[in-house]
Amino acid sequence: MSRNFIPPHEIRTRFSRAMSVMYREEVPAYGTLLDLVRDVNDKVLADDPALKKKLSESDNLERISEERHGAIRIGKPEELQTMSRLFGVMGMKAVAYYDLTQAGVPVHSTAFRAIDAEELSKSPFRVFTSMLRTELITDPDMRAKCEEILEKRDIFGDELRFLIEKAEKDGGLSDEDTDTFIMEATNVFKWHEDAVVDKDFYLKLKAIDPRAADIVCFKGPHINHLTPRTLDIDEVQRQMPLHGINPKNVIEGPPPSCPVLLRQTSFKALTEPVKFHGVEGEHTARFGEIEQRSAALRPEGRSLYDKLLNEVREKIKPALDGSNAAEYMQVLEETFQAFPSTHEAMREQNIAYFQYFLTEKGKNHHGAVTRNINNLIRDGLVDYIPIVYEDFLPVSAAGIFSSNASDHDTKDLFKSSSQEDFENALGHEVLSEFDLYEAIEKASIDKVLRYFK
Ligand code: OOG
Ligand code: NI
Repeated sequence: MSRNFIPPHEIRTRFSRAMSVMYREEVPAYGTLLDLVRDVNDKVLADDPALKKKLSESDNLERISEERHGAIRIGKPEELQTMSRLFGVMGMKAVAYYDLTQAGVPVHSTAFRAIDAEELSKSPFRVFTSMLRTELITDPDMRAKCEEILEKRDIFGDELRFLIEKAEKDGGLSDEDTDTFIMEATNVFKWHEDAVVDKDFYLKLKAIDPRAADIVCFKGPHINHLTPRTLDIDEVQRQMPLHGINPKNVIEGPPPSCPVLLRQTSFKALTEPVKFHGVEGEHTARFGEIEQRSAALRPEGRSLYDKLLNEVREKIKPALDGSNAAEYMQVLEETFQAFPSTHEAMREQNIAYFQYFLTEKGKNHHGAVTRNINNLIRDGLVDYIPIVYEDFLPVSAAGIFSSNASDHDTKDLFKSSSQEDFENALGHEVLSEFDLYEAIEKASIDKVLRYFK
Protein backbone atom coordinates (compact mmCIF):
# COMPACT_ATOMS: atom_id res chain seq x y z
CA MET A 1 0.00 0.00 0.00
CA SER A 2 1.29 3.45 -0.86
CA ARG A 3 2.54 5.47 2.06
CA ASN A 4 0.00 8.15 1.32
CA PHE A 5 -3.03 5.91 1.64
CA ILE A 6 -5.21 5.99 4.71
CA PRO A 7 -5.46 2.45 6.16
CA PRO A 8 -8.92 0.87 5.86
CA HIS A 9 -9.37 0.69 9.64
CA GLU A 10 -8.92 4.43 9.87
CA ILE A 11 -11.46 5.03 7.13
CA ARG A 12 -13.80 2.73 9.07
CA THR A 13 -13.24 4.66 12.29
CA ARG A 14 -13.72 8.02 10.60
CA PHE A 15 -16.86 6.72 8.92
CA SER A 16 -18.42 5.46 12.15
CA ARG A 17 -17.67 8.78 13.85
CA ALA A 18 -19.16 10.76 10.97
CA MET A 19 -22.26 8.57 11.13
CA SER A 20 -22.49 9.16 14.86
CA VAL A 21 -22.32 12.94 14.46
CA MET A 22 -24.95 12.87 11.73
CA TYR A 23 -27.31 10.58 13.62
CA ARG A 24 -27.04 12.57 16.84
CA GLU A 25 -28.08 15.65 14.91
CA GLU A 26 -30.89 13.84 13.16
CA VAL A 27 -32.23 12.01 16.23
CA PRO A 28 -31.68 14.02 19.42
CA ALA A 29 -32.95 11.13 21.59
CA TYR A 30 -29.99 9.16 20.28
CA GLY A 31 -27.65 11.83 21.64
CA THR A 32 -29.35 11.49 25.03
CA LEU A 33 -28.80 7.73 24.90
CA LEU A 34 -25.12 8.19 24.02
CA ASP A 35 -24.63 10.53 26.98
CA LEU A 36 -26.30 8.04 29.27
CA VAL A 37 -24.14 5.19 27.97
CA ARG A 38 -21.01 7.23 28.53
CA ASP A 39 -22.03 8.14 32.10
CA VAL A 40 -22.84 4.54 32.98
CA ASN A 41 -19.59 3.29 31.42
CA ASP A 42 -17.57 5.91 33.32
CA LYS A 43 -19.22 4.87 36.55
CA VAL A 44 -18.64 1.16 35.95
CA LEU A 45 -14.95 1.84 35.32
CA ALA A 46 -14.63 4.12 38.35
CA ASP A 47 -16.29 1.52 40.59
CA ASP A 48 -14.27 -1.40 39.28
CA PRO A 49 -10.54 -0.61 39.03
CA ALA A 50 -9.75 -4.24 38.20
CA LEU A 51 -12.07 -4.15 35.19
CA LYS A 52 -10.64 -0.80 34.20
CA LYS A 53 -7.14 -2.20 34.24
CA LYS A 54 -8.17 -5.29 32.31
CA LEU A 55 -10.01 -3.28 29.67
CA SER A 56 -7.19 -0.79 29.31
CA GLU A 57 -5.01 -3.70 28.20
CA SER A 58 -7.38 -4.96 25.53
CA ASP A 59 -9.38 -1.88 24.54
CA ASN A 60 -8.85 1.79 24.08
CA LEU A 61 -10.71 3.25 27.07
CA GLU A 62 -11.32 6.55 25.34
CA ARG A 63 -13.24 4.72 22.66
CA ILE A 64 -15.11 2.35 24.93
CA SER A 65 -18.46 4.12 24.46
CA GLU A 66 -18.24 4.49 20.70
CA GLU A 67 -20.63 2.94 18.22
CA ARG A 68 -20.17 -0.73 17.47
CA HIS A 69 -22.81 -1.19 14.82
CA GLY A 70 -25.46 0.37 12.65
CA ALA A 71 -28.20 -1.00 10.42
CA ILE A 72 -29.45 -0.16 6.96
CA ARG A 73 -32.07 -1.58 4.60
CA ILE A 74 -31.67 -1.53 0.85
CA GLY A 75 -33.88 -2.31 -2.11
CA LYS A 76 -32.15 -4.16 -4.93
CA PRO A 77 -29.16 -6.33 -5.89
CA GLU A 78 -27.26 -3.49 -7.54
CA GLU A 79 -27.37 -1.59 -4.26
CA LEU A 80 -26.16 -4.63 -2.38
CA GLN A 81 -23.23 -5.08 -4.75
CA THR A 82 -22.16 -1.46 -4.59
CA MET A 83 -22.64 -1.49 -0.81
CA SER A 84 -20.28 -4.45 -0.62
CA ARG A 85 -17.66 -2.49 -2.57
CA LEU A 86 -18.23 0.65 -0.52
CA PHE A 87 -17.71 -1.23 2.74
CA GLY A 88 -14.79 -3.03 1.11
CA VAL A 89 -12.94 0.30 0.94
CA MET A 90 -13.18 0.33 4.76
CA GLY A 91 -11.95 -3.25 5.11
CA MET A 92 -15.43 -4.61 5.83
CA LYS A 93 -16.56 -7.92 4.35
CA ALA A 94 -19.96 -9.61 4.21
CA VAL A 95 -20.11 -12.10 7.07
CA ALA A 96 -22.96 -14.54 7.74
CA TYR A 97 -26.43 -14.81 6.28
CA TYR A 98 -29.56 -13.91 8.21
CA ASP A 99 -32.91 -15.08 6.93
CA LEU A 100 -35.35 -12.62 8.43
CA THR A 101 -38.27 -14.17 6.59
CA GLN A 102 -38.27 -16.69 9.43
CA ALA A 103 -39.74 -13.90 11.49
CA GLY A 104 -42.13 -12.70 8.84
CA VAL A 105 -39.95 -9.85 7.62
CA PRO A 106 -39.50 -9.80 3.83
CA VAL A 107 -35.76 -9.14 3.85
CA HIS A 108 -32.57 -11.09 4.15
CA SER A 109 -29.32 -9.78 5.46
CA THR A 110 -25.62 -9.92 6.11
CA ALA A 111 -23.22 -7.91 8.26
CA PHE A 112 -20.31 -6.01 6.78
CA ARG A 113 -17.41 -6.09 9.22
CA ALA A 114 -13.66 -6.45 9.66
CA ILE A 115 -12.61 -10.06 9.84
CA ASP A 116 -9.24 -10.59 11.45
CA ALA A 117 -8.31 -10.11 15.09
CA GLU A 118 -6.06 -7.12 14.59
CA GLU A 119 -8.48 -5.27 12.33
CA LEU A 120 -11.33 -5.98 14.75
CA SER A 121 -9.34 -4.59 17.63
CA LYS A 122 -8.66 -1.41 15.67
CA SER A 123 -12.31 -0.90 14.81
CA PRO A 124 -15.05 -3.50 15.14
CA PHE A 125 -17.67 -1.19 13.58
CA ARG A 126 -20.12 -3.24 11.53
CA VAL A 127 -23.22 -2.57 9.51
CA PHE A 128 -26.17 -4.96 9.45
CA THR A 129 -27.41 -4.74 5.88
CA SER A 130 -30.81 -6.03 4.82
CA MET A 131 -32.16 -6.29 1.31
CA LEU A 132 -35.86 -6.24 0.51
CA ARG A 133 -37.21 -9.31 -1.24
CA THR A 134 -39.82 -7.76 -3.48
CA GLU A 135 -40.86 -11.24 -4.66
CA LEU A 136 -42.47 -11.68 -1.25
CA ILE A 137 -44.88 -8.81 -1.83
CA THR A 138 -47.81 -10.91 -2.95
CA ASP A 139 -49.98 -8.19 -4.48
CA PRO A 140 -48.66 -8.19 -8.08
CA ASP A 141 -49.56 -4.57 -8.71
CA MET A 142 -47.85 -3.33 -5.54
CA ARG A 143 -44.83 -5.50 -6.20
CA ALA A 144 -44.45 -4.13 -9.72
CA LYS A 145 -44.74 -0.56 -8.44
CA CYS A 146 -42.14 -1.17 -5.74
CA GLU A 147 -39.74 -2.67 -8.25
CA GLU A 148 -40.27 0.22 -10.62
CA ILE A 149 -39.53 2.79 -7.91
CA LEU A 150 -36.42 0.94 -6.76
CA GLU A 151 -35.22 0.36 -10.31
CA LYS A 152 -35.13 4.09 -10.97
CA ARG A 153 -33.16 5.22 -7.97
CA ASP A 154 -29.42 5.73 -7.56
CA ILE A 155 -28.55 5.98 -3.88
CA PHE A 156 -24.80 6.40 -4.38
CA GLY A 157 -24.15 9.10 -6.97
CA ASP A 158 -21.26 9.53 -9.40
CA GLU A 159 -18.67 10.99 -7.03
CA LEU A 160 -18.93 8.09 -4.60
CA ARG A 161 -18.90 5.50 -7.39
CA PHE A 162 -15.81 7.18 -8.79
CA LEU A 163 -14.03 7.04 -5.41
CA ILE A 164 -14.95 3.40 -4.83
CA GLU A 165 -13.48 2.53 -8.21
CA LYS A 166 -10.42 4.62 -7.53
CA ALA A 167 -9.82 2.91 -4.19
CA GLU A 168 -10.19 -0.49 -5.82
CA LYS A 169 -7.91 0.36 -8.73
CA ASP A 170 -5.17 2.13 -6.76
CA GLY A 171 -5.42 -0.04 -3.64
CA GLY A 172 -6.39 2.77 -1.29
CA LEU A 173 -7.48 6.37 -0.82
CA SER A 174 -5.46 9.48 -0.03
CA ASP A 175 -6.33 11.61 2.98
CA GLU A 176 -8.18 14.10 0.83
CA ASP A 177 -10.09 11.42 -1.07
CA THR A 178 -10.93 9.77 2.25
CA ASP A 179 -12.57 12.97 3.46
CA THR A 180 -14.71 13.17 0.34
CA PHE A 181 -15.44 9.45 0.50
CA ILE A 182 -16.65 9.69 4.10
CA MET A 183 -18.78 12.72 3.33
CA GLU A 184 -20.37 11.06 0.31
CA ALA A 185 -20.80 7.70 2.05
CA THR A 186 -22.41 9.31 5.08
CA ASN A 187 -24.76 11.14 2.74
CA VAL A 188 -26.09 7.84 1.41
CA PHE A 189 -27.40 7.04 4.89
CA LYS A 190 -28.92 10.36 5.79
CA TRP A 191 -32.57 10.97 6.52
CA HIS A 192 -34.88 12.35 3.85
CA GLU A 193 -38.01 13.97 5.07
CA ASP A 194 -39.58 13.95 1.62
CA ALA A 195 -40.92 10.59 0.59
CA VAL A 196 -40.76 9.60 -3.09
CA VAL A 197 -44.35 8.32 -3.13
CA ASP A 198 -47.79 9.72 -2.36
CA LYS A 199 -49.45 9.10 0.95
CA ASP A 200 -51.96 6.55 -0.36
CA PHE A 201 -49.24 4.37 -1.76
CA TYR A 202 -47.22 4.64 1.45
CA LEU A 203 -50.17 3.64 3.61
CA LYS A 204 -51.05 0.77 1.33
CA LEU A 205 -47.51 -0.58 1.34
CA LYS A 206 -47.16 -0.04 5.06
CA ALA A 207 -50.28 -2.15 5.59
CA ILE A 208 -48.60 -4.92 3.59
CA ASP A 209 -45.32 -4.54 5.41
CA PRO A 210 -43.91 -1.53 7.29
CA ARG A 211 -40.30 -2.50 6.49
CA ALA A 212 -41.07 -2.62 2.79
CA ALA A 213 -42.55 0.87 3.10
CA ASP A 214 -39.45 2.06 4.96
CA ILE A 215 -37.24 0.82 2.14
CA VAL A 216 -39.26 1.71 -0.95
CA CYS A 217 -40.87 5.03 -0.06
CA PHE A 218 -37.78 7.10 0.72
CA LYS A 219 -34.89 8.43 -1.30
CA GLY A 220 -32.23 6.33 0.30
CA PRO A 221 -31.34 3.78 2.96
CA HIS A 222 -31.37 6.07 5.99
CA ILE A 223 -29.46 4.57 8.87
CA ASN A 224 -32.18 3.18 11.10
CA HIS A 225 -30.13 2.88 14.28
CA LEU A 226 -26.63 3.08 15.68
CA THR A 227 -25.46 1.09 18.66
CA PRO A 228 -22.76 2.01 21.16
CA ARG A 229 -21.18 -0.42 23.57
CA THR A 230 -22.26 -0.42 27.18
CA LEU A 231 -20.47 -2.06 30.09
CA ASP A 232 -23.73 -2.45 32.02
CA ILE A 233 -26.73 -2.95 29.80
CA ASP A 234 -29.13 -3.62 32.67
CA GLU A 235 -28.27 -0.27 34.23
CA VAL A 236 -28.72 1.68 30.98
CA GLN A 237 -32.03 -0.09 30.40
CA ARG A 238 -33.13 0.87 33.91
CA GLN A 239 -32.10 4.49 33.50
CA MET A 240 -33.51 5.17 30.03
CA PRO A 241 -36.98 6.21 31.26
CA LEU A 242 -35.36 8.56 33.80
CA HIS A 243 -33.90 10.42 30.82
CA GLY A 244 -37.13 10.61 28.89
CA ILE A 245 -36.41 7.75 26.51
CA ASN A 246 -38.71 4.80 26.21
CA PRO A 247 -36.88 1.46 26.15
CA LYS A 248 -38.11 -1.82 24.77
CA ASN A 249 -39.54 -4.02 27.48
CA VAL A 250 -36.84 -6.65 27.68
CA ILE A 251 -33.18 -6.97 26.85
CA GLU A 252 -32.71 -9.38 23.97
CA GLY A 253 -30.27 -12.26 24.00
CA PRO A 254 -29.07 -14.45 26.86
CA PRO A 255 -29.78 -13.65 30.53
CA PRO A 256 -27.25 -11.59 32.54
CA SER A 257 -25.74 -14.72 34.08
CA CYS A 258 -24.79 -16.21 30.72
CA PRO A 259 -21.81 -14.39 29.14
CA VAL A 260 -22.24 -15.44 25.50
CA LEU A 261 -23.08 -13.80 22.16
CA LEU A 262 -24.58 -10.42 22.86
CA ARG A 263 -27.29 -8.71 24.81
CA GLN A 264 -28.97 -5.68 23.32
CA THR A 265 -31.83 -3.32 23.87
CA SER A 266 -33.07 -0.12 22.31
CA PHE A 267 -35.50 2.69 22.69
CA LYS A 268 -38.68 2.29 20.70
CA ALA A 269 -38.64 3.66 17.17
CA LEU A 270 -39.78 7.27 16.95
CA THR A 271 -42.74 8.46 14.94
CA GLU A 272 -41.39 11.34 12.86
CA PRO A 273 -42.97 13.88 10.53
CA VAL A 274 -42.46 13.29 6.81
CA LYS A 275 -43.97 14.67 3.60
CA PHE A 276 -45.63 12.68 0.85
CA HIS A 277 -45.47 14.88 -2.24
CA GLY A 278 -45.95 17.85 0.06
CA VAL A 279 -48.69 16.20 2.13
CA GLU A 280 -47.88 15.90 5.81
CA GLY A 281 -47.62 12.47 7.32
CA GLU A 282 -45.51 10.41 9.64
CA HIS A 283 -43.12 7.49 9.57
CA THR A 284 -41.78 5.19 12.27
CA ALA A 285 -38.38 3.64 11.75
CA ARG A 286 -35.47 5.15 13.60
CA PHE A 287 -34.25 4.32 17.06
CA GLY A 288 -31.15 4.01 19.24
CA GLU A 289 -29.76 0.80 20.59
CA ILE A 290 -27.06 -0.43 22.98
CA GLU A 291 -25.11 -3.66 23.05
CA GLN A 292 -22.94 -5.71 25.37
CA ARG A 293 -20.91 -8.50 23.79
CA SER A 294 -19.52 -11.74 25.16
CA ALA A 295 -18.14 -15.05 23.93
CA ALA A 296 -18.55 -16.32 20.37
CA LEU A 297 -20.12 -19.77 20.33
CA ARG A 298 -19.17 -22.80 18.30
CA PRO A 299 -22.01 -24.36 16.28
CA GLU A 300 -22.66 -26.74 19.19
CA GLY A 301 -22.98 -23.80 21.57
CA ARG A 302 -25.19 -21.95 19.14
CA SER A 303 -27.51 -24.92 18.88
CA LEU A 304 -27.76 -25.13 22.64
CA TYR A 305 -28.43 -21.38 22.81
CA ASP A 306 -31.14 -21.64 20.12
CA LYS A 307 -32.70 -24.65 21.80
CA LEU A 308 -32.91 -22.92 25.16
CA LEU A 309 -34.23 -19.70 23.67
CA ASN A 310 -36.91 -21.68 21.87
CA GLU A 311 -37.82 -23.34 25.14
CA VAL A 312 -38.17 -19.91 26.70
CA ARG A 313 -40.41 -18.74 23.87
CA GLU A 314 -42.59 -21.79 24.22
CA LYS A 315 -43.09 -20.95 27.87
CA ILE A 316 -43.50 -17.20 27.55
CA LYS A 317 -43.41 -14.53 24.88
CA PRO A 318 -42.60 -10.98 25.91
CA ALA A 319 -45.91 -9.08 25.71
CA LEU A 320 -45.91 -5.92 23.58
CA ASP A 321 -47.17 -3.83 26.48
CA GLY A 322 -44.35 -5.01 28.75
CA SER A 323 -46.76 -6.50 31.28
CA ASN A 324 -44.81 -9.78 31.64
CA ALA A 325 -41.25 -8.42 31.32
CA ALA A 326 -40.14 -9.46 34.81
CA GLU A 327 -41.62 -12.91 34.37
CA TYR A 328 -39.93 -13.29 30.99
CA MET A 329 -36.53 -12.43 32.47
CA GLN A 330 -37.12 -14.97 35.21
CA VAL A 331 -38.03 -17.75 32.77
CA LEU A 332 -35.01 -16.82 30.66
CA GLU A 333 -32.73 -16.98 33.66
CA GLU A 334 -34.16 -20.32 34.82
CA THR A 335 -34.07 -21.95 31.41
CA PHE A 336 -30.48 -20.88 30.82
CA GLN A 337 -29.39 -22.66 33.99
CA ALA A 338 -28.80 -25.48 31.52
CA PHE A 339 -26.11 -23.41 29.78
CA PRO A 340 -22.58 -23.41 31.26
CA SER A 341 -22.18 -20.10 33.06
CA THR A 342 -18.38 -19.83 33.18
CA HIS A 343 -15.91 -19.57 30.35
CA GLU A 344 -13.97 -22.40 31.92
CA ALA A 345 -16.95 -24.71 31.64
CA MET A 346 -17.64 -23.53 28.11
CA ARG A 347 -14.09 -24.41 27.18
CA GLU A 348 -14.34 -27.83 28.80
CA GLN A 349 -17.51 -28.54 26.88
CA ASN A 350 -16.02 -27.14 23.70
CA ILE A 351 -18.93 -24.84 22.94
CA ALA A 352 -17.18 -21.46 22.64
CA TYR A 353 -14.10 -20.02 20.89
CA PHE A 354 -11.06 -18.87 22.83
CA GLN A 355 -7.93 -16.88 22.24
CA TYR A 356 -4.80 -18.22 23.93
CA PHE A 357 -1.81 -16.25 25.18
CA LEU A 358 1.36 -16.72 27.20
CA THR A 359 1.22 -15.82 30.87
CA GLU A 360 4.15 -14.02 32.54
CA LYS A 361 5.20 -17.40 33.83
CA GLY A 362 5.00 -18.76 30.31
CA LYS A 363 7.11 -15.94 28.92
CA ASN A 364 9.79 -16.57 31.55
CA HIS A 365 9.76 -20.30 31.16
CA HIS A 366 12.85 -21.99 29.79
CA GLY A 367 13.31 -25.63 29.18
CA ALA A 368 11.20 -28.40 27.78
CA VAL A 369 7.44 -28.66 28.15
CA THR A 370 4.84 -30.89 26.59
CA ARG A 371 3.33 -28.97 23.75
CA ASN A 372 -0.20 -29.71 24.79
CA ILE A 373 -2.43 -26.72 25.29
CA ASN A 374 -4.31 -28.24 28.24
CA ASN A 375 -1.10 -29.06 30.07
CA LEU A 376 0.27 -25.61 29.39
CA ILE A 377 -2.88 -24.11 30.89
CA ARG A 378 -2.76 -26.48 33.86
CA ASP A 379 0.87 -25.48 34.51
CA GLY A 380 0.01 -21.79 34.35
CA LEU A 381 2.14 -21.08 31.27
CA VAL A 382 -0.79 -20.29 29.02
CA ASP A 383 -4.12 -18.63 29.68
CA TYR A 384 -7.14 -17.87 27.53
CA ILE A 385 -9.98 -15.41 27.08
CA PRO A 386 -13.14 -15.90 25.07
CA ILE A 387 -13.18 -14.56 21.53
CA VAL A 388 -15.73 -11.76 21.39
CA TYR A 389 -18.82 -12.44 19.32
CA GLU A 390 -18.72 -10.01 16.41
CA ASP A 391 -22.00 -10.90 14.72
CA PHE A 392 -25.72 -10.58 15.34
CA LEU A 393 -28.49 -12.56 16.95
CA PRO A 394 -30.74 -13.79 14.14
CA VAL A 395 -33.79 -14.15 16.35
CA SER A 396 -33.01 -10.92 18.03
CA ALA A 397 -32.61 -9.10 14.75
CA ALA A 398 -36.08 -10.27 13.81
CA GLY A 399 -37.33 -9.11 17.18
CA ILE A 400 -36.03 -5.65 16.47
CA PHE A 401 -37.70 -5.46 13.13
CA SER A 402 -41.06 -6.50 14.44
CA SER A 403 -41.23 -4.65 17.70
CA ASN A 404 -39.87 -1.42 16.36
CA ALA A 405 -41.62 -1.14 13.07
CA SER A 406 -45.13 -2.08 13.98
CA ASP A 407 -47.33 -3.21 16.78
CA HIS A 408 -48.39 -6.42 15.09
CA ASP A 409 -47.22 -9.68 16.47
CA THR A 410 -44.48 -11.37 14.50
CA LYS A 411 -46.08 -13.65 11.98
CA ASP A 412 -44.62 -16.65 10.33
CA LEU A 413 -45.48 -15.45 6.86
CA PHE A 414 -42.62 -16.51 4.68
CA LYS A 415 -40.79 -19.72 4.93
CA SER A 416 -38.09 -20.14 2.33
CA SER A 417 -34.44 -20.00 3.13
CA SER A 418 -32.47 -18.49 0.32
CA GLN A 419 -28.87 -17.80 1.07
CA GLU A 420 -28.07 -18.63 -2.53
CA ASP A 421 -30.42 -15.94 -3.85
CA PHE A 422 -28.81 -13.48 -1.49
CA GLU A 423 -25.31 -14.40 -2.60
CA ASN A 424 -26.33 -14.11 -6.23
CA ALA A 425 -27.61 -10.62 -5.52
CA LEU A 426 -24.43 -9.78 -3.64
CA GLY A 427 -22.26 -11.16 -6.41
CA HIS A 428 -20.21 -13.38 -4.12
CA GLU A 429 -20.55 -15.66 -1.12
CA VAL A 430 -20.80 -14.41 2.44
CA LEU A 431 -18.06 -15.53 4.81
CA SER A 432 -18.85 -18.04 7.54
CA GLU A 433 -18.60 -16.45 10.96
CA PHE A 434 -17.66 -19.83 12.45
CA ASP A 435 -14.70 -20.18 10.08
CA LEU A 436 -13.47 -16.73 11.09
CA TYR A 437 -13.60 -17.46 14.83
CA GLU A 438 -11.99 -20.83 14.25
CA ALA A 439 -9.12 -19.17 12.37
CA ILE A 440 -8.53 -16.62 15.15
CA GLU A 441 -8.50 -19.39 17.75
CA LYS A 442 -6.17 -21.59 15.72
CA ALA A 443 -3.75 -18.75 15.03
CA SER A 444 -3.52 -18.02 18.76
CA ILE A 445 -2.85 -21.69 19.60
CA ASP A 446 -0.20 -21.97 16.87
CA LYS A 447 1.52 -18.86 18.14
CA VAL A 448 1.63 -20.12 21.72
CA LEU A 449 2.87 -23.56 20.68
CA ARG A 450 5.55 -22.07 18.43
CA TYR A 451 6.95 -20.33 21.49
CA PHE A 452 7.56 -23.65 23.24
CA LYS A 453 9.16 -25.32 20.27
C1 OOG B 1 -31.75 -4.43 11.53
C2 OOG B 1 -31.87 -5.14 12.79
C3 OOG B 1 -30.62 -5.95 13.12
C4 OOG B 1 -29.47 -5.94 15.40
O1 OOG B 1 -28.89 -5.28 16.26
O2 OOG B 1 -29.84 -7.11 15.59
C5 OOG B 1 -29.73 -5.30 14.10
C6 OOG B 1 -32.88 -3.51 11.15
O3 OOG B 1 -33.78 -3.20 11.96
O4 OOG B 1 -32.82 -3.03 10.00
O5 OOG B 1 -29.20 -4.24 13.92
NI1 NI C 1 -28.85 -3.33 15.91
